[in-house]
Amino acid sequence: MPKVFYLSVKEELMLKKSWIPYRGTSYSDEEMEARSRSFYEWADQRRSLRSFSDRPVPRSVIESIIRTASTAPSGAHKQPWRFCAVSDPALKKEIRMAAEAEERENYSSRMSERWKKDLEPLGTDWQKAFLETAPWLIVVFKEIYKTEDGVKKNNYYVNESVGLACGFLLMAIHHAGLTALTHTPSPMNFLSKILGRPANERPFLLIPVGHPAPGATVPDLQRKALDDIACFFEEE
Ligand code: IYR
Repeated sequence: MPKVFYLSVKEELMLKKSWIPYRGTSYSDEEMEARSRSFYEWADQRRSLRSFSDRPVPRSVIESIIRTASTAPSGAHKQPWRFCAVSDPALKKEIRMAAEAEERENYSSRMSERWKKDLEPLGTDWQKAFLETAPWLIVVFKEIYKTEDGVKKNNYYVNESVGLACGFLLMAIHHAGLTALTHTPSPMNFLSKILGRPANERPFLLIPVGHPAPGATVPDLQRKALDDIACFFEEE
């Protein structure tokens, strides 16, 4: 049976009045094993996709996905992110044109031969049709500082925080039965201009979201084995 944890009275007294009981759920070892295994197997089905269907996705779904992203932890709880959700075809076209202009340069001269070789298995090129086909583009901005009462205040661990929020966003997209791509046109400042974002926000990731195109395929990639990604340090 799931258990709900409450802080002890002593702990509560030690804390500020505004603190509230932590409500987490704990499980038996067997339940944890089953839950963590099945969550992993479900997460392992997530794939980046470059071919989307134009089937619309309700705005309410995108709103919940963004709310989930914003449950991520952040430095000093500053929540230094802004998610711009774009479904307007004219804006998507403008974004596609600007992204392709940069990518054309990248693929023809800015990227090294080795980089292009590394990308070959992914089948990428400068053309980004998905930026128009996908029903939504979520453009994630990081908030590098905030101005309060005319005073510039720093945020903390901004890249870590926004990276975490994007991870949560991708899992929420997967959970809704949708698919996404983490697209990083470079440089990305055209996104600030097109979307009219203020100077304290910098583009972080461009994430097309939608249903997969009928018959969509993905490269047959292998994920690293546990031994290649983890080290355990346990008492003998
Ligand atoms: N931004 C380019 C190139 C690109 C780079 C990496 I690293 C990728 O994993 C995929 C693509 C593009 O989007 O095509």
